[in-house]
Amino acid sequence: MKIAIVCYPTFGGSGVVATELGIALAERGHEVHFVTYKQPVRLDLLTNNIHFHEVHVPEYPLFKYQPYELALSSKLVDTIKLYGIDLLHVHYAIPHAYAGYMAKKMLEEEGIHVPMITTLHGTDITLVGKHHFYKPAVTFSINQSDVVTSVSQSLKERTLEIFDIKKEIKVVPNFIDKSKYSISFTDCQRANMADDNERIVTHISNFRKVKRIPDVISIFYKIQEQIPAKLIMVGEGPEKEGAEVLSEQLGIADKVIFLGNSNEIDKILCFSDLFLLPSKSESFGLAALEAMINKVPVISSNTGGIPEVNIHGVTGFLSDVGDVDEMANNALKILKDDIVLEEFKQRAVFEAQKFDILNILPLYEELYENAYKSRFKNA
Ligand code: GMT
Repeated sequence: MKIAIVCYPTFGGSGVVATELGIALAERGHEVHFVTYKQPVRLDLLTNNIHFHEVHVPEYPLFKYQPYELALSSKLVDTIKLYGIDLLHVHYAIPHAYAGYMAKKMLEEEGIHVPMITTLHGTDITLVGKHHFYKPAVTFSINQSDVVTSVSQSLKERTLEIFDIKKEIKVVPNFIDKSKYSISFTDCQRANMADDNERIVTHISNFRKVKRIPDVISIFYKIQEQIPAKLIMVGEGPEKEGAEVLSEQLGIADKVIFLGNSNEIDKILCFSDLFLLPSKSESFGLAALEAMINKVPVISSNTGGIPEVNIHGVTGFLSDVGDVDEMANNALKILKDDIVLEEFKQRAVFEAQKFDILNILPLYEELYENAYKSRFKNA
C-alpha cells in the first residue's frame, strides 16, 4: 500500500512510534510518505520506499499565528494526488486529525477517497485535547476518522470518559523492534559514566512537568544515600534547569549527568541498571518499554497505561504518583543485590519482547486493509 504518515518529527514518543512504524512498513514492502515540518529525528535513512515531504508555513506579517493546519492539509492533498496514496495515518489528534479530515474532504470533491486512521497517543487527549479551547475540534476529528486507535487500554478508557466518542477505539499498543536490540554493544562505554562499584540509574524524557522531574532527583537522592550510584538524565525540556539547580542544592551535582537529547538511547540504556519514570500521567510509557528491551528494570508510577507495560514485582515496581519514598525503597530492593538485579533484568527483557513489532505491525496492516476496502462507505 501507499501510506502517508503525519506525525511530530521531534523526540516525543508519538513521533518515535510513527517513525518506527513507517520504517517497519517500508521494510514490509509498503511505500511510506512522511508529511511533517521537519525530517523525523529517528528517520536517518531514506530508502526507495520511504519519502519525506516537508510542510512549509511561510511567514506572513498579518498572521499572529501561522496556519500550520492549512499548510499541512494542502500538502496532504498535493502529496496524496501526486503519489496516488491509498491511506492516511495521522499520529496525535492535534492538529493532525483535523488537518487530515480537511484534506480528505478536499480530495472527495475530486472523487478521491482516502481513509484516515487516527492514533491517539496521550497528551493529545489527557492534557491538551481536553482543554475547552480544543475539545470540540478534537471530538469532531476523532469521530470523523475512519479508524481510531489508542496506544493503551487506559488511554482508550480516558478518551471515552473525556470526549463524546461515537467511533470504536481499537487498542494497538506501542512496540519495539527486538531485532535491533539483539546486538550486544561491545562498545558499551560504562566506564565513562561510573565507577565499577556504582549503579547507574537513568531517566529519559522531554522534561515536561508531567514527567515529575523533581521526583526523579529525589528518588535518586535517597538511592545514593544508601549505595554508590550515578544518575543519567537524557533529554531536553522546561524542567531541566530546575533539575540541575535541585541537584546542586542537594549536593549531588557530581553524581547527576545531564546528556541532552540523544538518538542513541540504546547505547545509554546498555549500561543502565535501573530506569525511573515517576510521571503524573503516561498513556503508555514508551521510554519504559525501551528500557526494558535493553534489560533495564523500571521504577514507575502506577498511572495511565504504565501498568500495561511495567509489571509490578516482575519487571520493576509501581507506586502511587509522588510516593518517592516507596519508589526509592523499591529501587534499592533491586539495586542492592546482584542476583535480584539480574532476575529483574531478565524478566524486563522477556516482558518487553511481547511488544515486538512483529506482533503489532500485522494489527495495523489489518486495520489499513479493512479501511481501504470500505473507503467509499463514509463518503
Ligand atoms: O511523553 C511525552 O510527553 C510525549 C508524548 C508524545 O506525544 O510524543 O508521549 C505520549 O505518547 C507516547 C507514544 O505513544 C507514550 O508512550 C507516552 O506515554 C505519551 N505521554 C503521555 O501520555 C504523557
